[in-house]
Amino acid sequence: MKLKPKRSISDLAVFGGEPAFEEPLHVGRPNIVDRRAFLDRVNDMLDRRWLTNDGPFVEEFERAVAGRIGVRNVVAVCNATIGLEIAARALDLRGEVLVPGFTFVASANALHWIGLTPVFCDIDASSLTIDPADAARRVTPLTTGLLGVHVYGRACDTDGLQRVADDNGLVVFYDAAHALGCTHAGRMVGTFGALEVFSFHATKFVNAFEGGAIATDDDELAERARLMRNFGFTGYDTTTLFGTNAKMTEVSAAMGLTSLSHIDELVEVNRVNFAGYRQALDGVTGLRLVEPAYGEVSNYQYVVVRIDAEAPLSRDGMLAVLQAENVLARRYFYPGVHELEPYRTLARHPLTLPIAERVSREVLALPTGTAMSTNEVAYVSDLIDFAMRHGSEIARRRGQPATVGGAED
Ligand code: T4K
Repeated sequence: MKLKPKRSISDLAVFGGEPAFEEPLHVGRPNIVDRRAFLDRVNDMLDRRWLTNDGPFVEEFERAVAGRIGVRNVVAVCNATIGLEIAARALDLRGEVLVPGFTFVASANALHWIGLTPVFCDIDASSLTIDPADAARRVTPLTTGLLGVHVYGRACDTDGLQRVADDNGLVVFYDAAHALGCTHAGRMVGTFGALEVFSFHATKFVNAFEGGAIATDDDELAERARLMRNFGFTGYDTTTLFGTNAKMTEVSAAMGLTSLSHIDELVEVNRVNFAGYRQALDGVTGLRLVEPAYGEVSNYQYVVVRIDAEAPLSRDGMLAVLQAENVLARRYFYPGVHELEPYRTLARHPLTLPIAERVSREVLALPTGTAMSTNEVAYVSDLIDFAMRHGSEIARRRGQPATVGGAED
């Protein structure tokens, strides 16, 4: 595809120019790998007439994920949100659970949905993960757990959080929805805390249409989660605990297995895209790329830029420019979950988390994955560079002051 460069700001689609892309470029476009292998598995599944309830593909998927992470137990579930609910129940958490304000709403919803109170904490400005010191300040006699989120695959300060937990008798567990294949302190994510929960949603770089997995070295905990996943059944007619239906289907496991068997290539595609953006965006005023932790393995599945409040074009100004060009960048995560309803109204006192709020007004996730070509990465980067260089002019023409901070609404 020949992509037309923008020569003046009147060429921008936001001002009536022709959009750069005919088809939208999405953040989270699913990676579809090896259709043949997937369809063969689907045929096997149909021949077997075993569609769900702990089928052979689910078992194989669990073994494959466990092998990849190097953890004793993996319990596959229908999605990570329900996986987090089961996790918190299997851990027998009560009362309040500490959680970062800067995350996807699912992290908090999973807690609230089962009657726990998420207590929102601020984040560390560089790792963008929950700040152990802030978490420690929010512990009350009702606190029983701490849910860290490895945002964009960058791991939490696991030692710092464990210290807070040890000092206060809490259980630490992790939302690892973004972090499949990532390491922390040279160790695979999936092996930290009491357990970790991964997502295999369609938008994740390894996907099972919908899916999740609970990873833990604790056999008893895994057994409880396994029973909870299937109504609590221990036999045909016996139950021992309250359970739900959180089973992964065979067709999802077939997709998950197919996707997982290409994980190294998928990481490489993400890495190359990331490197392309990094090189092209280096030196663009007011903008920086969120980098993986130094020396760690990353899956590079999120390409996120931070546009600071002094940048010539605000984060939301940039979003408007990109969207008009059919580059559907996303504000992952804006606003902070504590600012979202119904959490905002539920809070007894207005809650301000300065770093989470600042970061949520700066971030913009860009399209990556197998749906993006190298050319497209280069073009999107050029577009961002162009828009930033003409930021003040664009802001003026859009009727916005040039520097209004990141978010317009
Ligand atoms: N914890 C964290 C930290 C998470 O980020 C998430 C999920 C969870 C927990 C919960 O995991 P799951 O329960 O989902 O397993 C998307 C995903 O739905 C969600 O899984 C993900 N995080 C979140 C960051 O992003 P939305 O509501 O923004 O998705 P949506 O529907 O706008 O899709 C994103 C883009 O992807 C769209 O622009 C279109 C494209 N797309 C999407 C799908 C589903 C496609 O091209 N094809 C598709 O099939 O949440």
